Amino acid sequence: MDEVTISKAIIESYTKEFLEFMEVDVAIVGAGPSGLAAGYYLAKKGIKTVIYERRLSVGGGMWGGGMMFNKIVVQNEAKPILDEYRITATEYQEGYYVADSVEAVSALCYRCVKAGARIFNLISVEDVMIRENDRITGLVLNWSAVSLANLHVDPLVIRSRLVIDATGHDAEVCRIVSRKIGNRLQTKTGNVIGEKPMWAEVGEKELVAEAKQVFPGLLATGMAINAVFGYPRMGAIFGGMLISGKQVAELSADILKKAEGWK
Ligand code: 48F
Repeated sequence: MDEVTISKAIIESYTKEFLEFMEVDVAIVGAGPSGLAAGYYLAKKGIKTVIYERRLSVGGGMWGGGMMFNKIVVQNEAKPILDEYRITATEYQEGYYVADSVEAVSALCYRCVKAGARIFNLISVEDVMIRENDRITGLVLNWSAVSLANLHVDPLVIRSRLVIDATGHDAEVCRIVSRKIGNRLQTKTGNVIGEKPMWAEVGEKELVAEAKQVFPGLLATGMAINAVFGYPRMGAIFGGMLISGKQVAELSADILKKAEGWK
């Protein structure tokens, strides 16, 4: 085995795929449970999908279950999604299913990649690209290591017909858009309202009731929705994250079907 051949294999194949995914139908920011579910359902429909994840590992806040007890709870409505992924879940009491968070993240990631979505980890989204008619048309990327080291290095850009903010509690992409374009998000105030205190029942319900474009070309999923629209947080129940990922994939597919001349 030649070390230089190994190195060339890595660099060439990575670069080829990175180039291939620089113009996509959907770019998802964040590979937590909602982003991974969205990626899976989009790719399954044959929609060209890329996911950028800031951290080394995908899975976001799912690995740690609740307070590092690595179990997650899922309600009745999301049980069919667990079944689709073949994630083992046991009924704790009526309407409460418990699953292993490590198994759940592994399944979400594996099925997402196998369906055809490409995940690039260690990359942070630091801005969006915008075009005439104030439509989001892509993402501005940099290595996470660049921002961690506070290096002054210019980013690179990819083009996408739609962007999904799956960045969790911070709703980072929506905040960037609101800050840079003015308070014109599709919320009551026009900006990111901010997540409310814990109320699992309401948080889960509102999350899945709010599937719409936040701004032309921009959608949100998972906890980012609760942050954007001002709904409660819900802790270690994860059904809403999965349902929301599936829902945003369906909505994106509808928007893409209706859209024309996006470039
Ligand atoms: O936080 P996260 O798991 O979001 P989610 O999919 O799920 C929320 C639950 O984990 C939990 C909960 C359940 O009730 O409340 O918190 O909504 O995953 C978000 C991912 O986005 C990445 C971040 O590292 C994490 O893995 N991320 C955040 N900002 C960026 C980013 C960014 N600017 N660029 C790339 N990745």
